[in-house]
Amino acid sequence: MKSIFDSLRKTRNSVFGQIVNLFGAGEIDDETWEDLEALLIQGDVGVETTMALVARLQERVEEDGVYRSQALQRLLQEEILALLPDPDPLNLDWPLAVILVVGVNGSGKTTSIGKLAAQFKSQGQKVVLAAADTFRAAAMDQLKIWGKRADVPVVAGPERGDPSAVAFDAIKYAQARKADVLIVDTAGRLHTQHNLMAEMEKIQRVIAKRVAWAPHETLLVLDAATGQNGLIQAQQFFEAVKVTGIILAKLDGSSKGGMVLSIGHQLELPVRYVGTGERIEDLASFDRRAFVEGLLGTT
Ligand SMILES: Nc1nc2c(ncn2[C@@H]2O[C@H](COP(=O)(O)OP(=O)(O)OP(=O)(O)O)[C@@H](O)[C@H]2O)c(=O)[nH]1
Ligand SMILES: [Mg+2]
Repeated sequence: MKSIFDSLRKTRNSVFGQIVNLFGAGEIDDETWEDLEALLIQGDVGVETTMALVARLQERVEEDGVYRSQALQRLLQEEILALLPDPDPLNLDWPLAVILVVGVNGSGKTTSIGKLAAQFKSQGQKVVLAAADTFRAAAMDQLKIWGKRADVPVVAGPERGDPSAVAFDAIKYAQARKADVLIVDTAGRLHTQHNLMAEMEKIQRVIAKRVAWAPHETLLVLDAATGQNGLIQAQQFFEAVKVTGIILAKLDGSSKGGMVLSIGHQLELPVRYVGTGERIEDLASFDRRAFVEGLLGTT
């Protein structure tokens, strides 16, 4: 399995490596701050989060009486760590834990669900998948392929059928089999964005009616290549469902890993997993330290 460190290679080589170079010899001056700000923004950290991070670093420099720019590397590491919410492991400690997975089309939902199913299964959990993306016939087939790979059953309905009915059937099926975890795949695109959000809301409601406190987790899948646009997508989903965490897919192919900082700071959501490749084992639990090391290339 590719590690978080490996999958941050592009991010590290594009912008964050330059930040480290900025912290070479010499003293901290106005130019250091300007360059740092520009590089962070260029690195998809987002303007708001960049400003907050730089302001915090300036405070630290005052507090600690630091004047050499070399010291900024350690301070930056510490402040990035402080910015990221601690990603507690998913709470699956329910008779039937239900995980709803949402996100725009192509973000990596179905692939991530296949990977998650394989992980949970290898941990001894009994897993069921629900193909509640009935909008495209290929979507159901794709989930079935992942179900085969992970060796877990997939509940599907008729093409163009009601996605909430699929979720409902899958819950009944999972309960009858005494499954531990049900993961619900959803559509990323409908005729309109409004329809999509209304549908997510409805699926959430149907699940909540059938299983106490469910969905226990609602994971929003973002494509790392979207960078700051991913945050705008996220806001749209927040209006429809209560998102509890992020899966950042395709980190391996992206140089925009800096967006994790604004997910933590602006969205106040933990990144739970990152996609590190296309194979079934390429999903890493998010680890803040490994992330910061991968970003700045320090170990
Ligand atoms: N390199 C890489 N590719 C990934 C990763 N996750 C998903 N992909 C690829 O991204 C593409 C889209 O993934 P899907 O899982 O089909 O995305 P989706 O969100 O289910 O898409 P829709 O069903 O159309 O809404 C596929 O070609 C996947 O192989 C990852 O972590 N790394
Ligand atoms: Mg899909």
